[in-house]
Amino acid sequence: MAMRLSIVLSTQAAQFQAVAFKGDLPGNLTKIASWGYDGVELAIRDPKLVDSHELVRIVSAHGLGIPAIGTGQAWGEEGLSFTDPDPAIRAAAIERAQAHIPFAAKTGAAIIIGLLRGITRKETSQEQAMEWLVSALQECCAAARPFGVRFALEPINRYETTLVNNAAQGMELLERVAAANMGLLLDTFHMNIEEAVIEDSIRMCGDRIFHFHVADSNRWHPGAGHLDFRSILDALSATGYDGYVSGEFMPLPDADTSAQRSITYLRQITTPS
Ligand code: LER
Ligand code: MN
Repeated sequence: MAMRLSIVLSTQAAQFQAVAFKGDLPGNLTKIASWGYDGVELAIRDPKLVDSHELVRIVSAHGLGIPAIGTGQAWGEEGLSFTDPDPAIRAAAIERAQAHIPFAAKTGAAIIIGLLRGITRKETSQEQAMEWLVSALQECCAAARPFGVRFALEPINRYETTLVNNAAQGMELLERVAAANMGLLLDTFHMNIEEAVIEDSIRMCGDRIFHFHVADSNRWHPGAGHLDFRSILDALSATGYDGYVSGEFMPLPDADTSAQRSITYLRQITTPS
């Protein structure tokens, strides 16, 4: 079961902690490629702030692919969300998600919807928030379809959001959105908190898995906690998944060490002997 491995890289400094690399793009790309990674997942707050032509050029020059674009910084740093009671903020969040489409079309990257979906607010009912979420995703998918671009919604654990915490809720949401270019991003850190049996949930999502995040139970790099990655990645591979397995973990004990330990461990357990 050989797998393509990527790691999350933020194109600018950001507050979200489970990202090993932020800023210094050329230096980080050189290191990541030298450790044997196949790709980088880029966290981009606003496509307006990056020179997409130069970004694609420099990433390709390092022989790396771009499996996905993370959008959560627009929530973390600017408060944009699909489920904010203020219609102007919801519209801005949809516009921001759609602004990633040209870059995604150029690179084949999926656009991730993580915390950009928001958190149900006190003044909003859960059903109202879900309706806003479904219609925002429908708008995004409709805009992306002509370009062959895919969106991936990430179930995120209960301590971070009130909307779509587990794989079953993710699949229900996909049914409501009813778009072929809408799928899921599964993250082993969140799954360890929310799923009864991680492998069963992976099998249930099957070909709707568009992207995959790995961190161990403690959100350190794979190999540093108690998750059974051999079994988890076997289950993923058995679904026919041929995308990247992307490292999103705390830069501990430091960024370089975590990234190197992760790839060493994942290659060791996924390379046929
Ligand atoms: C983002 O991919 C993620 O996993 C979330 O924990 C963001 O808060
Ligand atoms: Mn994640």
